[in-house]
Amino acid sequence: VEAAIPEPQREAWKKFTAQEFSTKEEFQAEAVRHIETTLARSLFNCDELAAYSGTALAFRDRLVIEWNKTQQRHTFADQKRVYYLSLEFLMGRALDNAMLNVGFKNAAKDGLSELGFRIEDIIKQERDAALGNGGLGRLAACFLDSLASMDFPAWGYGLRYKYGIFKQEIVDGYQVEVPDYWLDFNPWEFPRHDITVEIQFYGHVRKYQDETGKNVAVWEGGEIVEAVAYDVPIPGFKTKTTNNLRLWSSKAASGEFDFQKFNRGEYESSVADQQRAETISAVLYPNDNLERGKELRLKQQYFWVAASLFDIVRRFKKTKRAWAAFPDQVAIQLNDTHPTLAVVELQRILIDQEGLEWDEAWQIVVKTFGYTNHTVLPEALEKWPVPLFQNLLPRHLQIIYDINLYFLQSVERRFPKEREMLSRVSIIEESQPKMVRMAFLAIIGSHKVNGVAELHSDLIKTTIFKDFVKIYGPDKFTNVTNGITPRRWLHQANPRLCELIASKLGGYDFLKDLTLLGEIERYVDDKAFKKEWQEIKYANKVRLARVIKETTGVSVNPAALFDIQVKRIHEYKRQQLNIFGVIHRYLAIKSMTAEERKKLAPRVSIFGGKAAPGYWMAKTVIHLINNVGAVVNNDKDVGDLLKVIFLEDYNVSKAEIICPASDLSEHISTAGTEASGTSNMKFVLNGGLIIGTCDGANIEITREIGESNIFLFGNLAEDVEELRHHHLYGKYELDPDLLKVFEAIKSGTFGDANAFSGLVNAIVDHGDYYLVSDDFHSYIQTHDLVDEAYKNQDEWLTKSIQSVARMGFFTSDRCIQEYADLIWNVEPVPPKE
Ligand code: GL9
Repeated sequence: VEAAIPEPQREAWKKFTAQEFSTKEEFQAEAVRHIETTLARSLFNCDELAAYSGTALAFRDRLVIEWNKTQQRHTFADQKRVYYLSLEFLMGRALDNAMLNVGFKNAAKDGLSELGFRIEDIIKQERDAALGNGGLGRLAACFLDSLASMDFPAWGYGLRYKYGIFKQEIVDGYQVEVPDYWLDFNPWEFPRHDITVEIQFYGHVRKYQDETGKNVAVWEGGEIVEAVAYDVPIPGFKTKTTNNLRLWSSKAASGEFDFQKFNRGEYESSVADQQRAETISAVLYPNDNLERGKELRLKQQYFWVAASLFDIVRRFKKTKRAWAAFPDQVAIQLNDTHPTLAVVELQRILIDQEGLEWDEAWQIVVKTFGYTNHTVLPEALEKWPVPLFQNLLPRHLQIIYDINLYFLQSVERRFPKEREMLSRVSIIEESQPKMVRMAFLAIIGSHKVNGVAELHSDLIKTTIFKDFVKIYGPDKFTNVTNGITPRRWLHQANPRLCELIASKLGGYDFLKDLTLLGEIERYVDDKAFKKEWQEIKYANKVRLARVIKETTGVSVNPAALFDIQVKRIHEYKRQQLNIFGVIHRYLAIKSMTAEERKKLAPRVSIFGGKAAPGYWMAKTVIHLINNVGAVVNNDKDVGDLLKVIFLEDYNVSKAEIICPASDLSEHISTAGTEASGTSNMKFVLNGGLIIGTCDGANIEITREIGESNIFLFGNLAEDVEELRHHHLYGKYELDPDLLKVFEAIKSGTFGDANAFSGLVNAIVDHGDYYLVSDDFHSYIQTHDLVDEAYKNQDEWLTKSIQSVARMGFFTSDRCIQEYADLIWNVEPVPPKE
């Protein structure tokens, strides 16, 4: 590494090279220096925000020193790298994570305390980096943590949105969206104004034969936008490896801000051009499991993919290898179909710019890419209108047509008798207008396709991608069950539980090998251990109760059973089932005798989650939850027996408080619709039990922790199709208890009944697509079992401890190891020492 610096200057560089703080005093000196100089604040008016900023900058320096070393190490190791392409990285806060991963939190705590600050208050100053919608984006963030912690040479590539997911406010029971301008002060990013890529849009393609008779295609005209790199260091846990997340920001190409125009006095229009370019990376689309073919979204996708591939190819070219070696140096993972244009872009670079033959190029492309599918919901599968493609990316459309032609020819040769299959598997849907099916393109352009939990991976093989299994054989399709990083979701979110476990296991090694958790099962009968376990849960509930009081004004009893459902609001996730169940409980309590009431365990039903701004049904669910809360929480007759809370603006930092505080959490999707779910793992890892359907990762969680430790209910995925058919064409009756709930709603018990008629009618009149009525009885009964079980606190604690002990499988480290072995074929590059 040193050899890169010329001999005469080497000594000077070595002498002045940046040093990391290694003591509490050195940390304090750095923090104070940053506050006084970088931030130009006097120490006399240093508030908590300034103290946060100084602390963050001190830690940032540390990360960047290790980041530089890591990048050099990876360059010299010259091994295969992984590139994780994701439109979403839901990172949350960075400071606490950095302090814990670097292993310096305790010293920082003391250092800050001496300067007059409590570390918890300082951590809270940071805004969440909320560049994602939900599970898919948070998964990408967990993966980055695991990749760095396991020393893999890996990069994340994404977009630097100016506005992340909106902030949710609840006004009179309704969701109101407020823009989240989070970049005000972001010490965790490094603008790289020297790393820019020019990205072309629109224009036309000119084809001709060159002197040698070769066909050449040139993409000409159109407009150019510039991509600027912003780098975010990703520290590994207990390793010096610090990887890079590169986010692209759009701006008018330097030549493009039209000074000619400007000088001609057309100031406004030249500024407008500039703003139009910046619009590309301005805002995250706030949909979860839904795609709407907006041109700007396709522009975002190409902008990000083209910039990332340019960067990846540039890095490969520096190694001076032959193109055939590209897949030995580069693995690119497509996080859903959003980056699928990368397949086409790499093919374009290889044939149009590097002069490779089609077949040679295509082999390289397919070996390079892997595609992860995250949903089977038809409304979430991306399709782009051909005319839109034609206009925005004319050369890419031609290449897609060629990919499709060669693919269909090979299918026809192999299955000459199955002509109908051709239209079914074609990348182009013959609709009006024609559509480009991105998932099919992703499958054809990748060597492996994976689902995110066993059931989901089976389902994609037997439903949406069935024909492709026939064409390619089953080996192209595989499963990698999702995981979560125990660093954020245990170490950071639940320090006391973590400490208790560490005290029994003799240290924190389990955070790097989560299967070690198994050893705590030896303590299920240890009274003192159990008591402490219980106390920690209670303290976490007190912490959440405080947040509930601060944000909603409602007091909840921490001794009550905390029943939590937090996730994006979506009909398939069935928050409506939950709130109907809550209404059922309320009606039941109202009709109970005093004696019966005494036997009932008090409950707090807690909801949280954002609805996509255009998703009327989801917004109605939020409205109903709030209206039910307004009635129930003020009903003196009910008191502590039932409280209904909607926590506004659910995000990563709130999840860190919520997950450790559940007794029970709800994962109750219509069977077959939730690809995996990941919050189910977070809650169980923190000692909460689950009520859930046989869906997604719930099934594997059950297998690991044991059937007696989970409350499963409802119809199975294999029966859903028939039930739906029956709703529409058979004679069937709605659940009588559910009808009583509807009566209460219709009679105006929870405010204007008209507001909720759509929600009720979806079940009564429109076929109950999500099987709410079919599962209602089983759901209510299972909640009764929960009530019974909760009464025996000792048994409940046993279940809690056993479950945590058996959660080792669900670390994202296991997940990343599987990707590395099955799909990427990459090895770690551990730091020396
Ligand atoms: C999702 C699935 O719905 C989840 O079940 C799954 O756990 C995650 C991660 O694999 O992916 N697919 C999907 O589109 N979203 C998911 O959460 N939604 C978004 O976050 C956009």
